[in-house]
Amino acid sequence: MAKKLVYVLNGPNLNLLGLREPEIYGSDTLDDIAGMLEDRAKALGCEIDMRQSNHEGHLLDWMHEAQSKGAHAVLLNAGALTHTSLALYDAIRSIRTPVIEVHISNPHAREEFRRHSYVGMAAKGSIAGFGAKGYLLALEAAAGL
Ligand code: CA2
Repeated sequence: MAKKLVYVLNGPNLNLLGLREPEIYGSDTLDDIAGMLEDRAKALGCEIDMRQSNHEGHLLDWMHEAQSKGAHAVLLNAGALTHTSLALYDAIRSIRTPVIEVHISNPHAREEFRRHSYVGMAAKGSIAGFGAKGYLLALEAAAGL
């Protein structure tokens, strides 16, 4: 049976994971998370395509690409763009591919400006506050869609 293609898209500054602010974001790097996702993906019959960019336009292009490649789902940690990007809101609304919002920390338990999420307003669902494990929880949710 064909594997379910799942895009895992990461936004600004997430390339610093594991290198700075471990008290907020833990000690796993993005490569560590990719490894965990690859392992879990095998068991779930999924194929992972994981990427990170500090540029909003790349994330938008990749969302469109996910749709055109027939991806089963997108896991999106848009970083701070979560709270500011109307363009991401429009992109999520404009594709049929379901998008699951992921955050390592719990933005609702932090500064006021993190409580609003354009991504969450358009996403199928959200997982936040469980550290790097949130990506695995999101993959399980995606596989079950
Ligand atoms: O908790 C999350 O996953 C966030 O998406 C992380 C974003 C933040 O703006 C969101 O409110 C919640 C920040 C990503 C920056 O990543 C860093 C990683 C290590 C050190 C410094 C920043």
